[in-house]
Amino acid sequence: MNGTLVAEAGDVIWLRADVALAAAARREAGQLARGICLSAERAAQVELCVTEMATNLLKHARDGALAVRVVRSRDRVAVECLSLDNGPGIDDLEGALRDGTSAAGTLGIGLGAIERLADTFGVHSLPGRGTVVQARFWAGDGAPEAGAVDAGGLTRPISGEQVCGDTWAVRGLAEEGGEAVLVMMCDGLGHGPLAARAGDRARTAFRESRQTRPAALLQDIHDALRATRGAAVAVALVDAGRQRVELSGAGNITALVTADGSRTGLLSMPGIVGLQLPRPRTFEAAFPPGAALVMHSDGLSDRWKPADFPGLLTLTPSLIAAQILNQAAVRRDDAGIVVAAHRQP
Ligand SMILES: [Mn+2]
Repeated sequence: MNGTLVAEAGDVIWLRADVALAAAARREAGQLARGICLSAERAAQVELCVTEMATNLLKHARDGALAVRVVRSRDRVAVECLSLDNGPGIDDLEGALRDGTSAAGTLGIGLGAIERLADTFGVHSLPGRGTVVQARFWAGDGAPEAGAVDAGGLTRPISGEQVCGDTWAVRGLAEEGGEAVLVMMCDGLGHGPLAARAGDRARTAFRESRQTRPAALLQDIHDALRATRGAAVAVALVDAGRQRVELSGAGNITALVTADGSRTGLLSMPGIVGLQLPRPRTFEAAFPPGAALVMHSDGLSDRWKPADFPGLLTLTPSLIAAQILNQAAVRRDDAGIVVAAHRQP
């Protein structure tokens, strides 16, 4: 064994903001909570959390949605509830968190209650552009301790499809003392079940490969995708100990490292993994504490800039992924994004 699975894309239940949102969210989130064996009392708190999120979206937000899912991190499991909207933003975030009622009549009502209930809570609001809220409820005792590299991602299928052809996964490298992880972003060609099948195969190959270098791992994924329609795939070795990122990719995956306001793009080669893989090349970037690696499919515009998201990159990878997807997704394709952040201990 030279690696352990840290996290990977699971099924995300997306719920659009309509009159049935609160009831649907309660039902779906409650089922997930019971599915990971949260107590009846804790499951009721998950239901309360999504009810507050739904009420907020329906009353105050433009173009809102909830995403609920089970997330896994090493040996732990949680229900995660994400709220995403495209405005108007929360004017008085501190006030909204201090006292749920002080934000009455504006977006943000109930946020204080959600923060008190959840094990992990985060919010990021861009005035006029949109807000994302994250709440996690862990099975067992509270949130697990994060390692030097914290990672997470989010996918959303093109409208009309139930499954997403974009996927991601994160694997720890045992010999690096938990300070290094491998991160994969995969965009199965097209969309729907056949694209999702390519994604499933890529995740399995990524998980089971004995390779630890991005170029060699990409070759293994290429071999595993030969019987599929193919995919764009990039694999990154994120090493907090050496403070380096190495990336090898083929096809249209955007990857960049942002640190101290600077931004380093990491190139993928032309090609289709599974069909036509050029000789892999590896690109590198510095990865100091505070840095974040962002990788996403072409279901997100690559015109966004870290400077457009003040305060976001210090938050959790799930929240970073959710806000960038919220702002940059193009809506005519599956969207997928994964983030790995270098956290100071
Ligand atoms: Mn795509």
